[in-house]
Amino acid sequence: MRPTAALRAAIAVVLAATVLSTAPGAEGAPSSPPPRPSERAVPALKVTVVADELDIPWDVQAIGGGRLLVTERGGDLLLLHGTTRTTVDLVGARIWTSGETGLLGLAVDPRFTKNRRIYTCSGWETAGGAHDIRVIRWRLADDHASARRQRTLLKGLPTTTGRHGGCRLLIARNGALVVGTGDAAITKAPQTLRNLGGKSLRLDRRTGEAWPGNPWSRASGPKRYVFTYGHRNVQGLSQRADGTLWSVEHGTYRDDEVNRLGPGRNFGWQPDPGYDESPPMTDHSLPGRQWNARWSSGEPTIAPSGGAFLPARGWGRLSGAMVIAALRGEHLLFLTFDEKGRLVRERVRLRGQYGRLRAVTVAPNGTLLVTTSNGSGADLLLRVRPVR
Ligand SMILES: [Ca+2]
Ligand SMILES: [Ca+2]
Repeated sequence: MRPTAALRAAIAVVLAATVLSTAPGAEGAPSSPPPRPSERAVPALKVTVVADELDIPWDVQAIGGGRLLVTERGGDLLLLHGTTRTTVDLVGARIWTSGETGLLGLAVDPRFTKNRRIYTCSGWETAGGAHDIRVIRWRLADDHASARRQRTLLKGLPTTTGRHGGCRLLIARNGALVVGTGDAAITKAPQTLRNLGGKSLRLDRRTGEAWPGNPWSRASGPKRYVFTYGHRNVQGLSQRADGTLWSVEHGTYRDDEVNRLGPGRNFGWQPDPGYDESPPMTDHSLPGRQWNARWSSGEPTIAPSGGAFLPARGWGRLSGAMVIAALRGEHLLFLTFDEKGRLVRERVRLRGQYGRLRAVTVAPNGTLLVTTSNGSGADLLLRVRPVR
């Protein structure tokens, strides 16, 4: 879906305003930050354009010093710094792009300033002309011009046509690298622990070994990486202040889901037989226990993508809420959960203003970085902040 002419005109105005207000020597620059809302108010949102002319930006992460890294699904890793933009040379990369799969999730090591480590999840062309999805650790050069592959942490995540490729990365506060995967439209993948598709996985970001706290960490084969299973296509991962891990995933024609993850939990997706998508997103007729979603879209779906928990302060009544970027829904969805993880309130913002929205990341200053996903090289990186 393309932005309308009116939308593009509005974007141009915003861009012009942004350029004017940040031009070197502009009177009064740098502008003072907007007033923060009181903790009892539901804030309005102020949106500014950080970058334009992007092409399906899939993930965005800050690396400090005002620099941002952006993955584009087509295979480029971009470095944004002020108004400058460069493409980071991923040395020796064989990114496989097809449909929903390409250069996807991005994570930055908590000790990046010392070790320069970043992590990607992407389609990969294997030596024999086949392909899979891989989690790779890179070292970003000091001049930011290139990144050298240090280690393939995990390979063999399934692919077929590129459909349902996942793949979101998150470094949890315990240090585990969490990987949210898609089922690759493979019937058996979500319910078998012998396949890495349709899972959340946890691994050691240094060695690529299974995380010691995983429910089957001593098993052989793919099972040792599995944290949760029975997912369709995990597109978002976030950790709440209480330490719990949450996923965001696409439903079929109904029931997108937000799930609170826990060791060994089955979230109930089994498209059987022949990738029949008529079963419910959480099929309780499967053996054993299936865990219900904490939020579900019902019908129709909104095609949620990235999700992030907002900081505990600074966002008024939205503080601590989960924010989700919706592709099909073309909005931000703020979900407030109580301390037990029960849904209390949902609020929709920015509906239809920027087209499809994909990534949502909390920046170090507590604002949100949001990417659009309209294609044709016309995508935006937005900064969203709360105002009174
Ligand atoms: Ca489910
Ligand atoms: Ca059951």
